[in-house]
Amino acid sequence: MLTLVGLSYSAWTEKARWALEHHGVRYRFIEYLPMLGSPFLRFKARRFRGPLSVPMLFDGEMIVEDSFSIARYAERLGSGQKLFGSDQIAQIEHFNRLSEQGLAAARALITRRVLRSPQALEENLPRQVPGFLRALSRPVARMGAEYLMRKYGFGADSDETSTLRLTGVLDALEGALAKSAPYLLGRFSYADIAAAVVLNMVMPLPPPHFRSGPANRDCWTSSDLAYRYRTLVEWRDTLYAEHRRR
Ligand SMILES: N[C@@H](CCC(=O)N[C@@H](CS)C(=O)NCC(=O)O)C(=O)O
Repeated sequence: MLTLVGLSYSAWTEKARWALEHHGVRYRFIEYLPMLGSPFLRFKARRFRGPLSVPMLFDGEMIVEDSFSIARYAERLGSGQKLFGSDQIAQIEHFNRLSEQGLAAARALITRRVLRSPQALEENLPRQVPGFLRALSRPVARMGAEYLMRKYGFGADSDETSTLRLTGVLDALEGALAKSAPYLLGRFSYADIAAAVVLNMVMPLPPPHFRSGPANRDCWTSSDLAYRYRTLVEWRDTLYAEHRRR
């Protein structure tokens, strides 16, 4: 059976899982533990140097990296309505680039909020850390968040810069949907998936789509943006209700 290694709260993992599940592809999910899980993943991928990111799909000897490639692979393996119409690839790539820009900006905002919240840091410790050690272990969670900042090079950005980048993407999505709703490209496609997951980093969905402690949920919520882009949030909610089957 296929194995997907990913972070269940991550938008990139969600893009891959949505496509796999849309096409009815069965897979085993392994939760990746940032930093600590990297030796396991390097060993599994036989990759001992260079950057590593999840989601990563293992199909026997075959390794598929990057959510976009995983989604395309799922389409070749699975059944159901196509997410990549052959005449729409360039447009889907365009919306996926927008999605990547929005996700990167939102990740910078959220990581900085987590670093400012002792409760969120504590919630992010592995479940195995016992209660009496959790407050003491916050520096470990802080190291994890700082590691992400270094890895993705957004340490120098300010909240204002990240917010401007994110709103640039949300404006573009809102403009595109105003002309073509309910779907970006006339019918449900990977462009919609790529766009919808950005909204989860503005107004996270309830479980089972997004599970987190209350302090992290606060960090992931930008109430002002959720209000300003409420048509997008409502569009995302409808898309999930109609197309996100688990
Ligand atoms: N372009 C990649 C980006 C994936 C990505 O940024 N993954 C992050 C998830 S937040 C990651 O691997 N984080 C784990 C780490 O940095 O160790 C994709 O679409 O899959």
